[in-house]
Amino acid sequence: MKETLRIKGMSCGHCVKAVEKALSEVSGVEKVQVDLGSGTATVDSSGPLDMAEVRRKIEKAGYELV
Ligand SMILES: [Cu+2]
Repeated sequence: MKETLRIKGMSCGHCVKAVEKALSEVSGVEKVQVDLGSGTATVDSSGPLDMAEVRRKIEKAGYELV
């Protein structure tokens, strides 16, 4: 499954790395691609994402799921 998430608060390459790491830890996630310019992350996963978990990981990393 492929899903595009909007993430608020990313401003540089470090943010991209942090968000990539956070999302890669979510259950079922196989691939993460973050686009800083548009503030989005595209996530490939083996099944439906647990959005509560996604939100938790993103917020723990210091960003916000829009
Ligand atoms: Cu940054």
